[in-house]
Amino acid sequence: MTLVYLGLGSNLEQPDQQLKWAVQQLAKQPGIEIAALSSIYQSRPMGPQDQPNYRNAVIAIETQLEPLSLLDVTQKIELDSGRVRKDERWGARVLDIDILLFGQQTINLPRLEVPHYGMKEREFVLYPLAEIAENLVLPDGQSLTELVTSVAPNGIKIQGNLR
Ligand code: A4P
Ligand code: MG
Repeated sequence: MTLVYLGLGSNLEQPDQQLKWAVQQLAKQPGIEIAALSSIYQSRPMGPQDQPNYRNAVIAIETQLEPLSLLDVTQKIELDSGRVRKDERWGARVLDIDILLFGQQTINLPRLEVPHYGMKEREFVLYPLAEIAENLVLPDGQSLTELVTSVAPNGIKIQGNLR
C-alpha cells in the first residue's frame, strides 16, 4: 500500500457537493482506501480572475494501484462529473483531481508528473495538506512546514467539511 495525497478543486456554484461526490467515488474503488480528509477551503481563483472562487480540499488515500492506474481512475471520475454537469452548464470544468504526492516517488512521465508541478506555490494545496499531514517531507527533502511559511494564504479560509 502506498500513501497518496490528492488535491481536489471545483468552482461550480455548489462545488462542495462536487468535492464530496469525488470522495465517495474514490472510496468505492477497489484498491483505494480513504485515509484522511482535510476541511473544505474557499480560495481565490489562481489565473483568470473573472471566475468564481474555488473550493479546494486535500485527501490522503492508501492504494495498491500503480501511479498510472490511479491516474486512470481519477481522470474517469473527472470525466463522469463533467458528463453530469454538462447538461446544466456549457463547457465548465467542474472537478479537478491532482495527484500531489505518491509515497516518496518522483515520477516524470508524459501523462504524470509527481510531485504535482504546482503544489509548492499554491496555498489552496499547501494549507489543506498541512491540516492532514503536518510533518510531511517532500521527496526533495523540503518540509511542508517550510513551504507553508513561504506561501501567503491569499485569503484562503475553511468553509466546511467533506463528510
Ligand atoms: N498530469 C500530469 N501530472 C499530473 C498529476 N500529478 N496529477 C497531466 C494529475 N494530472 C497530471 O490536467 C492536464 C494533464 O496533466 C492531464 O491529462 C494529466 O495527464 P488537467 O487537470 O486535465 O488540466 P487542467 O487542470 O485544465 O490544467 P492544469 O494546468 O493542470 O490546471 P491546474 O493546475 O489544475 O489549475 N484556483 C484555485 N483557487 N483553486 C484551484 O483548484 N485550479 C485551476 C486549474 C486554476 N485555478 C485554481 C484552481
Ligand atoms: Mg489539474
